[in-house]
Amino acid sequence: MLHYFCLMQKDTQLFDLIQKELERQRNGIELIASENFTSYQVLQAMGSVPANKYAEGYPGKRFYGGCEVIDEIENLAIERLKRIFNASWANVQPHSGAQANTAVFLACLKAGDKILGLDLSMGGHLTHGSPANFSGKNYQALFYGVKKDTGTVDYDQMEATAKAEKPKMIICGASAYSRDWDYKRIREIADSIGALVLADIAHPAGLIAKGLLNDPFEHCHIVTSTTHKTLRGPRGGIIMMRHDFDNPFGIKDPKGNIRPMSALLDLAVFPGMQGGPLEHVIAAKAVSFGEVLTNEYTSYAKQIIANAQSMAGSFVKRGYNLISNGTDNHLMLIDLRNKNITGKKAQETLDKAHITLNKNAVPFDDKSPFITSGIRVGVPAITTRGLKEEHMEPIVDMIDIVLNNVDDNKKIETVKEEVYEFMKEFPLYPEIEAGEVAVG
Ligand code: DSN
Repeated sequence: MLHYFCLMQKDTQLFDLIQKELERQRNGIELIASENFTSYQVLQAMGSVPANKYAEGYPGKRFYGGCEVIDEIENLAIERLKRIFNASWANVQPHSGAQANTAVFLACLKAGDKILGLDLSMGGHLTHGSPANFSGKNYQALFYGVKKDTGTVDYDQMEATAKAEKPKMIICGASAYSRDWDYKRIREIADSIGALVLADIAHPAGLIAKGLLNDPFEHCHIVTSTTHKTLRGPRGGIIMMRHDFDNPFGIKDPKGNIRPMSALLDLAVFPGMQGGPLEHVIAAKAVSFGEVLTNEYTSYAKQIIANAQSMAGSFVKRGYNLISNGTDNHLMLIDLRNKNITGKKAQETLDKAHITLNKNAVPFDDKSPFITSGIRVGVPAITTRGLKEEHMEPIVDMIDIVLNNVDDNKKIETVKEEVYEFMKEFPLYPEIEAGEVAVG
């Protein structure tokens, strides 16, 4: 087999480790809902010469010389991203989803303002007000949850809390929620108290891009996302708007001037909380956005949903308890309490069989976030590898065998071998194996 990066390999210690990681990714079944495999082109762009360039500022307004090509790269990324979501404005510079959310908070809120988001323990995200995060330290965080009987977002609770507490911003979006969102209702709640709505679509962005889930852009003032989950790009963040440029809330910039929302958000990213943008990553974002605009990606996004539904059905058939009884998107959250195993033990045991997923708190969990009662299972990565509906049942079978035999290393080893044989049919970066490409 040709060694990854073989043409430029001098630091063998490091590049051997990269090779090892490639083999780990290749040989296993990747079910972490927030992970994916980028195209080789995306990897190439990430390992390319814009990595050498400082470009603080924005296209046409940089603080360094020599940015004319970088401007074209960044403009291409912006233009493609706007086309994907029919957005009128976008910023592609945030280094991550957390940075994108930080910039929105910085632009729109003052320290101590109230925010209302989905509780982390109910599927929400760290940056939506967790006390362990800047969002919970700098702002007064309030939470809504999901309903115990249905596992779906409790909009009545969101409304009651919003009316009683009058937060400045309502945040929707999640890390471990398998159902779609009622953005229209959230906006109505926000309008009734004069609050902004931020939709963090990091997880389902690729499905929203293809109209397979509700469109947040019509109802939410600001939308943030990561680029590396269902969108299948490099690791990074983005901020977008379709409407609402006119700053309906009269928010002021650091000099006290009322400016359009787009200007405030740009200023919050740079110089507000970032310095030089990662232009090689922005180049890779542009590549992946171009891919999202293709028909091939449309088929991919539809296949994600078909695979998730097939997998959910197979779990239910084997007596697994799915929160909300199923999924509308790319993931499912499984409460393992009826299987008498913790999320931690399940994750660690499945790891031994090269089936990778993460332990996850389930709503109303009685265990700590380090142990948890559940696991989160997602299909974007295996769908990229070409797996279809009929491949979901055998995967669930393998998971079931492992979880029913956590102390039987022989059985786990047999599953590991099965996993290896199974995934051989679905090549990962065949360009590298065939020796057709090398980075450099
Ligand atoms: N850590 C990500 C996830 O796994 O969902 C969210 O940022």
